[in-house]
Amino acid sequence: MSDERDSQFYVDLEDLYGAANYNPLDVVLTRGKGIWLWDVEGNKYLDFLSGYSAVNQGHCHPRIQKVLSEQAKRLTLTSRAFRNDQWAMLTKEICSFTGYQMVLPMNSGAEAVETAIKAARMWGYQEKGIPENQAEIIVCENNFHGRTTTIISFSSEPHYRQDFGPFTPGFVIVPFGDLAALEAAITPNTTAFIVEPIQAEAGVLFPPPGFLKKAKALCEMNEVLFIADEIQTGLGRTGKMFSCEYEGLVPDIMVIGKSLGGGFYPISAVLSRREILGLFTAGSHGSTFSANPLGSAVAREAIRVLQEEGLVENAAELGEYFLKKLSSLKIRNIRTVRGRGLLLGVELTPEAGGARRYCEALAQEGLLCKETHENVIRFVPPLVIKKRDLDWAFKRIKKVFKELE
Ligand code: IF1
Repeated sequence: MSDERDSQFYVDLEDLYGAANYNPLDVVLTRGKGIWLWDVEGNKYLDFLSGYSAVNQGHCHPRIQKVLSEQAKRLTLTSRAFRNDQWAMLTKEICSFTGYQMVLPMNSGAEAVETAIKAARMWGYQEKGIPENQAEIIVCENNFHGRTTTIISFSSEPHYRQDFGPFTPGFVIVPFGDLAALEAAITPNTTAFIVEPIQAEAGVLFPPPGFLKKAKALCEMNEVLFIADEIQTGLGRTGKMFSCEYEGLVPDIMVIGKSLGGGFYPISAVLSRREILGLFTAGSHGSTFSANPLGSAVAREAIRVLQEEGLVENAAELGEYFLKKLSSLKIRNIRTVRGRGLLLGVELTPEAGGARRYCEALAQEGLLCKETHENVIRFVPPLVIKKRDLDWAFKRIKKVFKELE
């Protein structure tokens, strides 16, 4: 009979009472600090997933934890029926940090993407003059923007759509990175194009160099809003504060989330210019928890930590270092290695037997990572990682990949 000291005790509870909408590794975590995690049996792991890039600042960052604790004693939630000091300060700080004129706060990434969709449609009707309910938004094949029914309406992944219909109309799918297809898909009713600068969930896929910049120019010529979903790629992950910076691109609308909450609190945000976000009128959109003082205080400190601890520069430098090391591996089962900053993916050959077994073997070696789709292992460590930790990880990756050859 297992008890609270055994992982199996918790696995059994979750499997009995929890919906099985994930297939997690049977690692039961109970403590985290920086890049390290510990399970209930005291085993130590290096986190190579970072909560899907929501823990860029590292687990339980002391500065953010201190702000959370202090704010939690002051004021946590008021609804937006009233104003609060933390949100007011964050509006100014997040706009100067991103260079945008206006911000609309939400909680999850999907809610922020939904908000961006509503903003683009509203702008399409009120400013572009698209006939009511005719607005079209272009999306990319293999996109991942969240799990709501409208967002999965434009997913190309059957597993995300199966049995969740009927779907929201008004979306057109084009191949990722295909400028000609994008141009051909634009109609007078197109109000926006939404894209992830790098498709992480699809397997850390990059568009052709210059695609984003050319797509933005095409959108400008056709009065189409360019929306960048930087929920995964933003906040330092790819070695720039925002991945669009690699192409000198300023999206009309930018969506951020995940590490905006510093690994402590769900907070997301839609950023744009006054001409677009200024169209929202009182009561036209909202959310119970949006702009709450606790999440706002945490986000203010999460942004400061990113800026003051050089995490973006660290991601750029160590990402390049780690990509070179991974690319030097002479392993038959590796088809290719891709990455930018500390968002990396190793694509295995179909003969390798699937990425899951690699993740399970790496967990045995103390490295926690996650497969995406069948054959890609994502390596996404917190941005606070040091070179010696990457070397520690590399040693184990090399060992496991050789053993599973
Ligand atoms: C899951 C990964 C998936 C995102 C982008 C919006 C959202 C996400 C670019 C929605 C969320 C999470 C969701 C999580 C797995 C993870 C993920 F890429 F990060 F690994 F699925 F693709 N835009 N990504 O990546 O944000 O509502 O979750 O806050 O749903 O399994 P959310």
